[in-house]
Amino acid sequence: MRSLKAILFDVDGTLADTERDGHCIAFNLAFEEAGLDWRWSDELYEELLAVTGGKERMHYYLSEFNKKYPPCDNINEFIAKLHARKTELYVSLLSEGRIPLRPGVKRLLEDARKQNMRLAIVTTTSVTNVIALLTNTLGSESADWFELIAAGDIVEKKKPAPDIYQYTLEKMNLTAQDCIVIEDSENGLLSASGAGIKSVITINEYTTKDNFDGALIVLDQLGEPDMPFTIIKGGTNADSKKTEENYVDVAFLKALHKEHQGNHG
Ligand code: XBP
Ligand code: MG
Repeated sequence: MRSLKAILFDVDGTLADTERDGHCIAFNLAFEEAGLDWRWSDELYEELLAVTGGKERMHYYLSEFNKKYPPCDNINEFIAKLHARKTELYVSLLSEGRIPLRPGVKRLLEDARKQNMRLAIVTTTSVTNVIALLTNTLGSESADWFELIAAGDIVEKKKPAPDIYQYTLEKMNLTAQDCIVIEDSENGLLSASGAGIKSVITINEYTTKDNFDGALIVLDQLGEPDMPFTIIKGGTNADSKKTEENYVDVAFLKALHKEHQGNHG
C-alpha cells in the first residue's frame, strides 16, 4: 500500500473565493475601462465558469451570450490584451487585501509543512495570479512552500482535461496514488480524476450544483477546530476517516487516502 506523499491544491474557489471576490470584479473593471458594455453578473458568471481560463471564458461569452458583438479579424489579440489588463486589475484587488483565504487553508498548509508533505499548486489561472494571492495572504515567502506551481497556459488543454495534473505528476515524479487533490469544482474533479488522482472537494456558492461523483468526500469547507466542516457527500465510513475534530488536517487526509487504497489496492 502506498502512503500519502503529496497534497495538490487547486487555487480559485479552493484556496480563496477568488472567482466571486476577484476574477469576476476584475473582468468587469477591464470591460468598463475598455469602453465595452459587457457586464458579467453573478448569475452569468456562474454559467461562464463552465469554461476554465479567463481568455477561453471571454471567447465562450462572445460565442454563447453576446452573439451580437461584431466579429473582428484580430479577436484573439483583442481578448489577450483585455485579459492582460484584467490580470493587472485582479492583482491590484489582491494587494488591497480584499480576498482572504477560505477557512482551514492556512492551518492545513502549516500542518502539511510540519509533516513534510510535498505540496503543489495545480491551477488554470496564471502564475502571476497565484503568487499575488499567496503573497498577500500568507506572506512573501509562501510561494516557496510549493515544490511546483503548475499554472495556466503551461499545458495546451485546461481543466477539465487531465493535462495539468498529469504534468504535475510527471514533474514531481509522483504516481497518482501518492497524492490527494483539494478542489472546489466539477471541472477540477474531472481533471484530477482523468489523471487518476482522488479529490477532496470543498464546495463554494458557484459549485453547489456540480456533479462530484467519484470524489473521496465533499465538504462545505476544510473546517477549523472551532468551525467544523459539514459533510455534503461521501464518507460512508465517515467515522473512521475523521480525526477527533471535524476539520481537515494531514491525519484526516492520510486516513481517507489509506481507506481508499485499502478499497482499491
Ligand atoms: C479557475 C479558472 C481561472 C480563473 C480566471 O482556475 O478557471 O480561469 O477563473 O483566471 P482554478 P485567469 O480553479 O483551476 O484555480 O483569468 O487568469 O484565467
Ligand atoms: Mg477551482
